[in-house]
Amino acid sequence: RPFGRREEKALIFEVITIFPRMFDSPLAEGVVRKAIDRGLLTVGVHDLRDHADDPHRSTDDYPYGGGGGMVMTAEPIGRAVETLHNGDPRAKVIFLTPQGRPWTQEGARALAREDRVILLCGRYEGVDERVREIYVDEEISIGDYVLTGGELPALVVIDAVARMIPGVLGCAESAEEDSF
Ligand code: 4G3
Repeated sequence: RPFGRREEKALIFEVITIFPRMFDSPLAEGVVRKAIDRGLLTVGVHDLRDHADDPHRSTDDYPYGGGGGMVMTAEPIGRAVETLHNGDPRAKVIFLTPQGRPWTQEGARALAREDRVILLCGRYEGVDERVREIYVDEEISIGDYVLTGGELPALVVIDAVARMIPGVLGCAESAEEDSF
């Protein structure tokens, strides 16, 4: 296989979220849909609540070690990430957060070269610090503002990367020629 995954394998995103339905229509339209239909892109959307361990399927709690407000707990996120890592322990885990590294066209180009990327969507007032320490490889921010969750940033990342995958855009709309 001299040319890596290019000929036969899609770039795979695995998304962890408590709002999986937010991904339904954005992935079902336009260029992103075409990339998925043509087997160049795969997006798995995983409900974090499936990894909760109580009857209420809780994913938030008071912060470990004290502090105000509620944060997403480490345990369900840890189980979700470990379940997804079982296929490929080296898959990069990206956490969408306002404190992350600014998202750029160059970042999209780099991510399009990965085989498998796990996108972690946070909610509430943040995430248990242990999640960052243990599971997160990289933090990305789509801009200098706060949203109610990481779902829209994850969709921005998927969209920007999808159009950089070789074969997704036609020659007329070549990704390399774009100026912005
Ligand atoms: C983690 C990303 C997640 C911590 C996420 C808030 C904006 C962006 C969240 C936190 C987000 C961004 C969820 N808002 N600019 N909200 O990419 O404080």
